[in-house]
Amino acid sequence: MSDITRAEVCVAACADLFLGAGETLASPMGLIPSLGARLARLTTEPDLLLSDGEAFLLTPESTVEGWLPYRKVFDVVAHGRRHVVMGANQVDRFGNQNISAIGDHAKPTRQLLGFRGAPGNTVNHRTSYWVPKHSPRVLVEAVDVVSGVGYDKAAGPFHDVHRVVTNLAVLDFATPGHSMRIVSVHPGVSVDEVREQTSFDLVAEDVTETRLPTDEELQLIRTRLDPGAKRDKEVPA
Ligand code: F8G
Repeated sequence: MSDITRAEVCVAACADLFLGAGETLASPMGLIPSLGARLARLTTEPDLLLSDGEAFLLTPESTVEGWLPYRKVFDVVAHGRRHVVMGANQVDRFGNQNISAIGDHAKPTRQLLGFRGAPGNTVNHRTSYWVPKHSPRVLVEAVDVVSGVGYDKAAGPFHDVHRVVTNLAVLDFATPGHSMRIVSVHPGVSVDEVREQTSFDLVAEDVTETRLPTDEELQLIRTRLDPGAKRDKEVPA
């Protein structure tokens, strides 16, 4: 299949977040992570449970297949068999995330979502982040408020910030000091571009190119999961 878009590369990169997850509750926030989780369920991870973020478990095509009320979500959060993919208004080199406020905490210039589930998620189970517009404003030297907890904080034994997928690259924290590194750049993106769009120094050794979706994955994305191509609005071609 031809004409693979950046959005489709990002969906496959988000699907790969769940490799080996098995019977785990996937809680993807936003369209691209959600397409990724649904794609993983249809391909490599048939036991993945897909949360609608509110009260139900859904099949990849959004048929209700289970009831998971809010209080039960907290049980799963505490138990740890969950992988949340959150957004981030800011994320720093150690994976601290901010979705709460911009500016001085005493007098923020922007009030955002609030802390939400971010602190509890990050200390209890695997967390990844999705950044649709990789820029120095988002990939910052230091977040203004810590919502999701990073590797430089005493976060306990279950802390596991797995990866950051952006519209430019896949990044992780598999370095000796858990400083963010580039795992792969998406086709058509250079390491220099990723560095220019990041406010801190990224580790960049053995960087590969993010894989393309397979023909089967493209077929699923284009005909079953997102026939209206809403993905292109989040990550323009
Ligand atoms: C900025 C910046 C920046 C934004 N620097 N300015 C400005 C400077 C921007 C705009 C304005 C708005 C467990 C669980 C839960 C639960 C339970 C259970 C969760 C506890 C369920 C319910 C609950 C979910 C956590 C997410 C979603 C994160 C996104 C956003 C986004 C864009 C980040 C992509 N850096 N940034 N500004 N939720 N959000 O110029 O100014 O601010 O900006 O898990 O909930 O409660 O807990 O954010 O921002 O993961 O992904 O979509 O808000 O849209 O509009 O760009 O234009 O107004 O002047 P956004 P944006 P202006 S876990």
